[in-house]
Amino acid sequence: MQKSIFITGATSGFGKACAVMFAQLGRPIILVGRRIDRLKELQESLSSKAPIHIIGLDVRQKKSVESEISNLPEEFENVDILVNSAGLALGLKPSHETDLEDWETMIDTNIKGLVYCTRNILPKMVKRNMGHIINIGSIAGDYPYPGGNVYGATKAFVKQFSRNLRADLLGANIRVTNIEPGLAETEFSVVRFHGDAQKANKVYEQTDPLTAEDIAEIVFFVATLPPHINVNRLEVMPTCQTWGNFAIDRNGLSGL
Ligand code: NDP
Ligand code: 8X3
Repeated sequence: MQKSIFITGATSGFGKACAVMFAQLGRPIILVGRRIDRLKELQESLSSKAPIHIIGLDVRQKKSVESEISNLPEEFENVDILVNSAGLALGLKPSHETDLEDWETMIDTNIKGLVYCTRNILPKMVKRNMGHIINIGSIAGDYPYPGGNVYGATKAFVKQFSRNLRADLLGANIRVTNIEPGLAETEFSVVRFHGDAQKANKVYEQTDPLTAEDIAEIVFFVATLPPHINVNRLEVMPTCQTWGNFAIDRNGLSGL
């Protein structure tokens, strides 16, 4: 049976670009996201290249994740690569002003959703003694910034979870990689600003950001390296982005 590829967040951005990229292998691909119309469109456009199975699924729904993964059609059940791309940031307000529900949504999606998908796919990988879990973390999981509060913390979780998976999986022949992108133009900022496209566009104004296709190329690269090579973490920024100075409050003038 052919080895399949399971991609979450396939309706947009990195996940969608990964679907297009991996379709060139001709292997069965499972595409996951909530917006089923987009999944259908993608299935139609890729089905001449690879068998595509779509699942309209909210990764926060533990029972549904479990049931969809345990009931994959035979052609797709041999999952060899899991790309955990479903995720989001909500808001950029400081911690004392932020919406607690936004925090919960990020925790439920970026942490719990990713964990549900991984936990349900992993046992069969272990049984088959092969597999590759590719998580989409973020530079926000490495470096703090104002307004990054819970979003960055969820990505720090993803980073450490990825490393701990590696520790658990010693001898199981399963690779785990955390990709940590910086500024990339996708629907990410529109989602972060709750649909305010003008505010989202400003984030990328006069920059040359990473694209979804750039990240898909990197995901594809780590996945197609010889099997004895495990890229643990890969941090990537656009050339136009670096770090800032440390912030220092002088005589209480910073404004809080
Ligand atoms: P997009 O908003 O373009 O894509 C996000 C994807 O996640 C969509 O397909 C969306 O599908 C899916 N998703 C969100 N919530 C859920 C859910 N509850 N259940 C299932 N699917 C869900 O953003 P990106 O492609 O940029 O983001 C992908 C990942 O990359 C995220 O984890 C993000 O944190 C991370 N990242 C993004 C960066 C950037 O600057 N763009 C930089 C670093 C990391 P749908 O809404 O249809 O369910
Ligand atoms: C997305 C990158 O810098 O907006 O994870 O947090 S950033």
